[in-house]
Amino acid sequence: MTSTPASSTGYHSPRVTVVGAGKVGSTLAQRIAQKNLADVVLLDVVAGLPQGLALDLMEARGIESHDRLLIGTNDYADTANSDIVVITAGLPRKPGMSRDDLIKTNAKIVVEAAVNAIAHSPNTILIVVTNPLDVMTYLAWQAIHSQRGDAQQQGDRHRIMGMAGVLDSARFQTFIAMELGVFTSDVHAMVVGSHGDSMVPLPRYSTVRGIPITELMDRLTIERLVERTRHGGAEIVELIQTGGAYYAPASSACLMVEAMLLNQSRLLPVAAYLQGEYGLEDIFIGVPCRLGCQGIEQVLELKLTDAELAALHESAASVRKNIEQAIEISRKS
Ligand code: TXD
Repeated sequence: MTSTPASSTGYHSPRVTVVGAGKVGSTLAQRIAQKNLADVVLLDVVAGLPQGLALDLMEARGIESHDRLLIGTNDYADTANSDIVVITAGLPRKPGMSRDDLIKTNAKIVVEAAVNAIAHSPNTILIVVTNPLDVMTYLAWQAIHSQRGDAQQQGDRHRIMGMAGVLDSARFQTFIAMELGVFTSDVHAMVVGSHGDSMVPLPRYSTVRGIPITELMDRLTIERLVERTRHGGAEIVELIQTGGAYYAPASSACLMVEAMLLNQSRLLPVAAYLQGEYGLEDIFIGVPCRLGCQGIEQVLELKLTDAELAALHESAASVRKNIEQAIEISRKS
């Protein structure tokens, strides 16, 4: 029996590149393939690492009953014609390293990854995952925008985004469900703002089957869950000690990949480039967006209260401070 290769049938198998074959990247590659969403190219600077992981994942295909290709590489040429590129490459903070060092190192890695990825897949959708998330997404966008010029700006605006709000909302959702003892999927939670201590969980927009949690819990309980959400990443780092969270982050990035590959038109909080929405301009920050095959198809403007809007602006101010710091550091080096 002969089989017909997909390429000769004219069928385009979707392709997702994951840059960075670390904890988040390799788990994401596994989820994308096992959900049968796309072929996956896993790229890393470390020779052999992505190749080994891709082969390991290929050997699980029969057991997991899917036929997606997994390709490990150190060469961006192998990422050509990707529909989506997810950047998870970056260093975690090591003893003796300052925050400046981390911004500087990760900025260099993310900018290089974004520019290389776009060079081989000019129409790709780009999702940045590397921390500090909102700053890294801005720097990736800026590097691509300065290469392609203003004519591409509107297109790039829809195609470049950061992943954080889906994860932060999933954490808030989990803590609400645990507190109330209800089925997690019945809870819908919304967190906007930056991926940091100043993130803005929105209890008014968080519900259990449509019932706002403000009707189900007292103020102090909600405040406790909001605080736990704000420090959700740190709580896991403190427990693991040698690294951070990666299962829920990979699931969150996979949800965004799925929404766009399958053109699901899902409303998800995403770090998007704002041009006046919420009174904010020239910044990437988490806001609810409609995600479909074109990328960010709409930025939704919620009717926030004065206090909620003030919290979002405060969060944006901290992102802007870090962007300026990152630009200053790269200017000096
Ligand atoms: O919500 C979110 N956005 C996040 C972000 C949630 C969880 C993790 N978050 C951040 O993702 C985290 O703070 C890191 O900045 C990234 C990746 O986290 P991960 O836990 O996967 O880090 P690892 O395991 O250290 O993996 C990083 C990989 C590693 O294999 C390096 O060799 C590779 O990145 N790396 C590179 N790949 C390609 N190109 C370059 N230049 C490069 N440099 C390092």
